[in-house]
Amino acid sequence: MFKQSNVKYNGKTFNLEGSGIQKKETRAKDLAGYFSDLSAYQMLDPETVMYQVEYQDNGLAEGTPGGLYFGITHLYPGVIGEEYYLTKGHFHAKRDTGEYYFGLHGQGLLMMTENGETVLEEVVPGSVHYIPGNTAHRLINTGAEMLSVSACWQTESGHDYAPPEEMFPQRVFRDKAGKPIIENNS
Ligand code: M6P
Ligand code: ZN
Repeated sequence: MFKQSNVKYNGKTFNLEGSGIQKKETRAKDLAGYFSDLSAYQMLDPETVMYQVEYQDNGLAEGTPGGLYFGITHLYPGVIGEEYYLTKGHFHAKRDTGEYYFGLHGQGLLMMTENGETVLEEVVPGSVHYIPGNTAHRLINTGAEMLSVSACWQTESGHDYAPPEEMFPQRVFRDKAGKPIIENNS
């Protein structure tokens, strides 16, 4: 039997289309405690959408062993103070499960921290990133456009949003030349 998939990736808009697409928005008010410049953070409208995640609802409940989810994160460009917009980031509740990210549009960094050691991988269209288990991971938009990155993770993984300073000992700022620089959390 020939059958068409009910979900498609649109390579022009970088979005998912079709049936059962779920969308989740993360707004400025959801990111309290995530940015180092508190007064710059408080100047933002709390309703500002910082990123959107769309994913296919494949009917599997989180926690189901053996399955996978597929989604796309769209992270807006910008800085708070001089710190680039970022996603919350998380560990997996089931710690020893990995994930793939795949760059679709824009320019950014994938921050991965395990046992206090941070690796920053450059995310560009076409870049493939393996995130090992036991590793906190987040996206940072260092470009001028939307950063769109697809992800594939296990239904079993779950999300553990540990306090950001516990997950990530470093931050990425825009320097005077407009380039990303890494600084340790003070
Ligand atoms: C990717 C995946 C999702 C995650 C999303 C947003 O699409 O890793 O599991 O939820 O990014 O990241 P966060 O949950 O850290 O806000
Ligand atoms: Zn993850």
